[in-house]
Amino acid sequence: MNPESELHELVDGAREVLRANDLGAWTKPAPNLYPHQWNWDSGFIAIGLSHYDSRRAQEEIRSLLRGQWHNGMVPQIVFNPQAHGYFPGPEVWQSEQSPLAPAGVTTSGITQPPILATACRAVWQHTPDRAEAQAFLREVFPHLLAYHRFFYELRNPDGDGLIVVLHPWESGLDNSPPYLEAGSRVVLSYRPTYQRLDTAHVDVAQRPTDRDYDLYVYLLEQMRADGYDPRRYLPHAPLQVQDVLFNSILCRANDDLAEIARVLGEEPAPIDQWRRETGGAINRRLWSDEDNTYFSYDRVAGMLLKDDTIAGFGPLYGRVAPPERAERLIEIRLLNPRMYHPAYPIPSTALDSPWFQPETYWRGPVWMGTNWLLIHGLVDAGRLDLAATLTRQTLALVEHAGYREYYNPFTAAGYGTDQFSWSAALTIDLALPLLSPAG
Ligand code: 2M8
Repeated sequence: MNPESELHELVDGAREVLRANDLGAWTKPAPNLYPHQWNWDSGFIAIGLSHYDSRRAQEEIRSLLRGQWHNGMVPQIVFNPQAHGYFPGPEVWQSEQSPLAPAGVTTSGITQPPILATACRAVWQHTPDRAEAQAFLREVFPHLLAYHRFFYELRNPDGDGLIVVLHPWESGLDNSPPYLEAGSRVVLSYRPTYQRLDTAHVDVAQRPTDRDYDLYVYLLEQMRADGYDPRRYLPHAPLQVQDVLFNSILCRANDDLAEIARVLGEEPAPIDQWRRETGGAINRRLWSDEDNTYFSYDRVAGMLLKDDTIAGFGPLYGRVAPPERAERLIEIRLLNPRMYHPAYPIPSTALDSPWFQPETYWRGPVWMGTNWLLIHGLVDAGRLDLAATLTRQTLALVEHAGYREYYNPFTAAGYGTDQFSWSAALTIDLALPLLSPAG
């Protein structure tokens, strides 16, 4: 599998996808389905770009930061005024009505998994001109600090560092089973009126259901009524999930942000403290000893969301799982062929979950983004053998079906949109270290 010439082809093809989706200063996640700039997509994209065009990678980050809110939030979407055909667009979000929103740009009113500081550190590492790399860090550091502070000041309702997600779209794993469960307890006081556009591009069986969308739009409208201000909205928010993957991503991003602070001669201690708090709370509040895994917590219902998904491995990536827990996660669950180890791992939902569907979005298919997170988690857990195997298996998905949005865990059939930017960007990041410098 993946001999050197094929890896070269994969990297070349990936660069071509990123080129085709490049809109000058930022990259859309996909040609038609996603025509705007997304937060964590751009983080992954910048990591891929940084290997061969660090200036353009820096630009990707700058473009996203144009959308940063006055309270520090970096939004899920920065809208492209030229693009149409995505629902919900700027006319639905109406960010310009909120006094917290930035001027001169329209965005959504929620955030996404905070991979941004991690991406900035990678861009810095890969920038050949060291003075330029340093200047980039100097420029982005205050923005990253404000973004993380937003979480600890405004999304930290229990004061223990366990950050709360208020909309399934913030999780990045929109229709993942914990959100289906927590969402099923939200009482919609009316049924929102809207027209979806995603199913014009992708087979309906591969996307969230209409019922899922009712919840997405209803929550959007609730938040919009409060100007997307967590101070006003959070106290009565009907969906509040302390998401294990989101918090793990934040832990690692805190490590990267603290490192950036050190490089710049800034004070890393408060960032290290955030990291300790969130890591401690994950281990105290989200671990289930009887299930050998971590789960997200439904803060409205006051209970763990015991739906078995890839998010449970998040603490490996976040470097917060103690060795004994890491071992149990890996041996009992990750390598179990009935749970997370089909022919093409890692399914986004456990194979034996009642929610599992191999072709439906975050309910079972394999995604490059989550595999990439887990590969890093395995490296940090000292499982270099498994990380190397998973890297090959992940690249095999692209070899088999191209740069698709997600893949069938049994057959590697590709689903969702084609020409998906983060699949391309992470192909570059995973494949390049396998190529010999002369090759
Ligand atoms: C998907 O989510 C968007 C909403 O954010 C959608 O379905 O319209 C998710 O996979 C999300 O994680 C991703 O960032 C986004 C763009 O690729 O698409």
